[in-house]
Amino acid sequence: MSNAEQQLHYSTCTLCEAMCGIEVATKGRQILSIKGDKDNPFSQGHICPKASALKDLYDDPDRLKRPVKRVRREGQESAWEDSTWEEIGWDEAFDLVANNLHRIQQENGNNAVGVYLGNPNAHNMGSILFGPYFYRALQTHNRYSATSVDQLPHHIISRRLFGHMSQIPIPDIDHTQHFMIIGGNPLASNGSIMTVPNVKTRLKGIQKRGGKVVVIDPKRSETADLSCEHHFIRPGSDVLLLLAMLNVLFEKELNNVDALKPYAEDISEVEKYVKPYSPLKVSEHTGISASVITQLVTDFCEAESAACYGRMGASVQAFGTLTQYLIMLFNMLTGNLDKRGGMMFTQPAADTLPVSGKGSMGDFTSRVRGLPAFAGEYPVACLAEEILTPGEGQIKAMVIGAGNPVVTTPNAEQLDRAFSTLEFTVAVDFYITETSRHADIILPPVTALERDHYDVVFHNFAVRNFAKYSEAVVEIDEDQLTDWQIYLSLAQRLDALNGKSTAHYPSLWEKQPKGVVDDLLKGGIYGKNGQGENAGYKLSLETLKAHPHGIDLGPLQSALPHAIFHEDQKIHLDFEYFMTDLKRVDAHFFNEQNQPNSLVLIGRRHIKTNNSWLHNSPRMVKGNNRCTLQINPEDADKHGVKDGDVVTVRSRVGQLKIETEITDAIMPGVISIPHGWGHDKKGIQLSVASQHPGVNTNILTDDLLVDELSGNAVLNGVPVELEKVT
Ligand SMILES: Nc1nc2c(c(=O)[nH]1)N[C@H]1C(S)=C(S)[C@@H](COP(=O)(O)OP(=O)(O)OC[C@H]3O[C@@H](n4cnc5c(=O)[nH]c(N)nc54)[C@H](O)[C@@H]3O)O[C@H]1N2
Ligand SMILES: Nc1nc2c(c(=O)[nH]1)N[C@H]1C(S)=C(S)[C@@H](COP(=O)(O)OP(=O)(O)OC[C@H]3O[C@@H](n4cnc5c(=O)[nH]c(N)nc54)[C@H](O)[C@@H]3O)O[C@H]1N2
Ligand code: SF4
Ligand SMILES: [Mo]
Repeated sequence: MSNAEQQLHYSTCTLCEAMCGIEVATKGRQILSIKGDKDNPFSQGHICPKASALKDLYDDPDRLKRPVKRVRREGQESAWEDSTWEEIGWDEAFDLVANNLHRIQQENGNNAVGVYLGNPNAHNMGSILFGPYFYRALQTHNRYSATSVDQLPHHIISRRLFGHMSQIPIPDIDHTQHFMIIGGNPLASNGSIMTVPNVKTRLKGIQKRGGKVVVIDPKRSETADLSCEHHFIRPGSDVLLLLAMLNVLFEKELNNVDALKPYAEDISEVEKYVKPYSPLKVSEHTGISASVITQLVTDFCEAESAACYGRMGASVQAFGTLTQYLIMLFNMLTGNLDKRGGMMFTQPAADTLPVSGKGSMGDFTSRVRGLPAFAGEYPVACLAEEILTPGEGQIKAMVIGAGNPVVTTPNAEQLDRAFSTLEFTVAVDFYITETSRHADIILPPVTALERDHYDVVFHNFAVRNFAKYSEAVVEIDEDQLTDWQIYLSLAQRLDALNGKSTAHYPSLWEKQPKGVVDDLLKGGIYGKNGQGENAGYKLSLETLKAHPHGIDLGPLQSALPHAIFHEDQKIHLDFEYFMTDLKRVDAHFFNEQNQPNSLVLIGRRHIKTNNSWLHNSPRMVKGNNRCTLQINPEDADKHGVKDGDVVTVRSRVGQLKIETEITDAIMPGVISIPHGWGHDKKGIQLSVASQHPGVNTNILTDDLLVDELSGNAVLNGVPVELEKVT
């Protein structure tokens, strides 16, 4: 091993949505360095500081490589109290998991097993393509995921308007002359529902060609700092801003709907819904003056092309779905949907949309609170009550795949308590985290650089058509498995226990997820077997292997009406469904009895974080404590707080103590705490993260506060009180 040659590999960073190309130097099974891949036509050498964390993850001594079984102490009640973990073989682990889940379902019904799927699944070809065999074998309705603390509104809107939950238009950032960002901070997050490596250069590019970047955010974020114009907005009031912007469009007759009329004949009916919301009416609630609102609209309309893009801050709040819907209407009514420089549909090489679920609507409501299911999942805000409330259908066992809901979902302490009451839990994760410490069995997959990768999800949301496949960078031991092998093993066992046919499994084992990608590539519009103007690329897995830096497939192209999945090839605006929520808007903002909260909580991201799970990399946590409460000088004065003081913050559901950071970058009346911290729980095995624990902001976020249209959690705009610790 020691005299192995140094080798260079070209791969993709899977940590965020940007899909940066990386050049990884290895020697034997050692990873020497990770650099940006200069020859990757999409990311052109760009990486952020997080890319190195892929190496840290690989080298991390805390990481599990073999399945572990928790050994309870005599009389011990909860999972994590002084547990010890014992390594076991894969077969024993799979049998234990399948037999326990099967037994619990036999005794209590299929819904007694709950599933929570976290964010990294979306970055993992194996989990995305083969995980579903396992979830289907479980036959439970109790499915949850990080979608409902994130992009659920976008899926519902796309399902209703375009007929498929994943047919989401993307800002054509490289051609737009006017980019309006509402509640997104791509300079920290590197972009979301917008796969955009090197976003900083691309944003600067807009300004270089004489265009404008406008940011609407309660915080003067890193992105706002780089923009031409930034306006503070009261958290959660974006819905009013959008209503007023649409109102101005009609008042000033700025509409430009000719191109879209054939697909959405009723688009002009929007007018009657937005008529009552003049800029003047909403200005006090939003904190944005009527003249600025009008100007925002006229500037947008005057630009040659423009894209209005709303993300996290606009999606994960009380009116997230209606807000995102109105953003879509605004793009449509200004003639910017499906137009170069506007919001466009990516045309991916391996298109999963035609073969994936469109998103089932309204089939079920949750047992305890009656929240709506979408695409076979309930909102995670109601997971704890489904575990804690007795009765038929109560969750008795959990499967957690690549998620850490004890840190990442609202009313986190309640969920933590709920998990400790479960009869059986299995986690598919390589760390013993705040969540997986509750498990009876942990099944650890390999890390990103140890598996093949094709970005099955994020190619679909890219700002350029692009395709890239990379093989594993380092070899793994014979007894290490990838996520898909874990899921397929469990699925096969469960189907057998349920007396179902398992005849199709041998061919799946042989095909592997990469075989599925190969089929998709070959049959796709740039494919070997494809027809039409793009077929010249003749893509297949082989072609991509021969181009390890990836293949550029050109700028986004207009895609209507093909992008529409409805049989009538029309956009269904579905006013009845969305605009019904205006009643709730009126009740919330214009009811005299509802006084605005004096202080509300929002979140933030930092370039060196990745939700809850990169804090075990020493270089990601180096330096000053970043888990601080940001507060405006005005509010600090009001509460007698000096920079660095520790304060107690309380919400309806919990309280925490945290260090303050006074900054005028945050709007008065708003405080900000980043999520993903709070690594001080007993029983976790994250030796570095435990030294830099921070506090978990989701102790404060409220499971009963949801965007009622979707059930999406409200993580931005949570009412809180603050008091100095004396
Ligand atoms: N207050 C507040 N809360 C938030 C947010 C916020 O802005 N504010 N953001 C929300 C958002 S957008 C999201 S997406 C969620 C994320 O919430 P989650 O998905 O629940 O949490 P993660 O922190 O992404 O946890 C991922 C887990 O997967 C493991 N993991 C990593 N890679 C792999 C892999 O390849 N395979 C497997 N099996 N496991 C792996 C990690 O070790 C980690 O334990 O958090 C949400 N929570
Ligand atoms: N470094 C890093 N990158 C990440 C992640 C990470 O944890 N760390 N997570 C990844 C994930 S899972 C996701 S989903 C994406 C999210 O990526 P983004 O959508 O860009 O999310 P954030 O960076 O949290 O930016 C949200 C912005 O919304 C603002 N905001 C809060 N409340 C409101 C409001 O009510 N109205 C308005 N208009 N703005 C508001 C906040 O101040 C913040 O600037 O990032 C991904 N990339
Ligand atoms: S921007 Fe995202 S994909 Fe690129 S290196 Fe950073 S974490 Fe990885
Ligand atoms: Mo997310």
